[in-house]
Amino acid sequence: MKTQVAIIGGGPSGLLLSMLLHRNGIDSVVIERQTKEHVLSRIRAGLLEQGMLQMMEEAGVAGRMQAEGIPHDGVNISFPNGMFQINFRERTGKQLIIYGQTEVTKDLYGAHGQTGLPAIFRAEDVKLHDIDADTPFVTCTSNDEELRIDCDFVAGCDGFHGVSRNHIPESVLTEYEKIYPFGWLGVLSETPPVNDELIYANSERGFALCSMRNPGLSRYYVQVPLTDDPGDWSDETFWDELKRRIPAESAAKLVTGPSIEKSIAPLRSFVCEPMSWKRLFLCGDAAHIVPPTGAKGLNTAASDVHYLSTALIDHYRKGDSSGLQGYSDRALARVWKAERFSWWFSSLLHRYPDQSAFDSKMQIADLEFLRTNEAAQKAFAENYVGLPY
Ligand code: RFL
Ligand code: PHB
Repeated sequence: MKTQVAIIGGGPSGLLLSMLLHRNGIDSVVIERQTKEHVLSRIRAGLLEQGMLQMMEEAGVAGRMQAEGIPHDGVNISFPNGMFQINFRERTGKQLIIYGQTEVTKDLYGAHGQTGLPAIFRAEDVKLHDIDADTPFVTCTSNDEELRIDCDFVAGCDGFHGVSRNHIPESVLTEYEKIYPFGWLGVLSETPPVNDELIYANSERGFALCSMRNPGLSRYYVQVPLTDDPGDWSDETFWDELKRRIPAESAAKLVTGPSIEKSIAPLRSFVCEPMSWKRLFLCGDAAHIVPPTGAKGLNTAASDVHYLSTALIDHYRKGDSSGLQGYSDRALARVWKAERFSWWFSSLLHRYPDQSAFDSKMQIADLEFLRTNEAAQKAFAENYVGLPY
């Protein structure tokens, strides 16, 4: 098989990249480890920046997102002194939309299926070869068949546990990592959301988040120790704990019901530098991870895809490879800012196992400042809606 760009990973980064390249006359092959059904069943991100919406438009797949996505103008932060709203529309003129990653992936696969572009599923033993030469290729097996994909470039869109990153030589690669001493227990339930807007809660019992997918589907999270197992949490225990962490008026309104999904995600900050080597370019979770507190993971993956797709288009259309050469520096400049915001917002809202009374006072002082200071709210809002590409 021969193509222009071999894309490792058929998550949102890989599919979006493939669609954007296709719209600009560039061929790609998507190579995915799982089945399509598995990829489509994953429940992850919910809050998307306008930049992501714009990219879905450019990829020709934004119709359902525009029709069904729920625009949000602000976000609420609850802490022991009360709850306040940051209106990011007022502060920045921008909105965010609630539209699940599951739906994004569904839309992308629907459109990708129409293009006739090849996609390989259940790819095992994926290996990248000769990425430091002019003629790289990828090998894998799928359904017991050995495959070889010759290409001009390889895009590593295979998430944090993928193989692409490992093909950057150790002598070149630096990894920066912070592991947080807790995780998020997430519950999806077919109940009306407790509030029109998201509520992020710093409580003495730990962090909680009230989010949603649509008017009949809620998504809630509570901070839990990493040693917990979702099976340790009955629905009843979950709802009781959530109620104790959110404002009393919200707890009184909370409609509970059976969970239709329950899982624990660990929290991590991670960046690898550089994000490209020779003919390999990493995008999304393959190169960086943020704790989900600022909803920046998929949105940052989207900005990588923007930089890489425009660089590849310039290369093929204009013979201009400067975008490819500058890709890593350009992407990393935005990545580090999203890392900082997600780390800071996580530090502000979670209860750390070794947290002292002084540390708690610092959180409260920081939150009080945010509640009362316009400049602080503007800075928060600019980061939360997403920094410019
Ligand atoms: P993905 O989605 O992990 O996709 C990578 C794909 O690569 C495949 N793969 C391989 N394929 C071939 N060969 C191999 N060797 C392979 N190894 C892996 C995998 O099967 C998979 O299909 O990475 P991608 O595309 O970069 O997308 C990143 C996003 O998924 C991620 O950043 C977000 O989900 C993070 N995130 C959020 N981001 C937001 O922007 N807004 C949010 O509101 C938000 N909420 C969240 C989140 C992540 C969460 N969890 C579970 C960590 C909430 C949670 C709870
Ligand atoms: C979600 O709806 O899943 C969600 C929203 C905001 C976050 C993280 C996750 O910060």
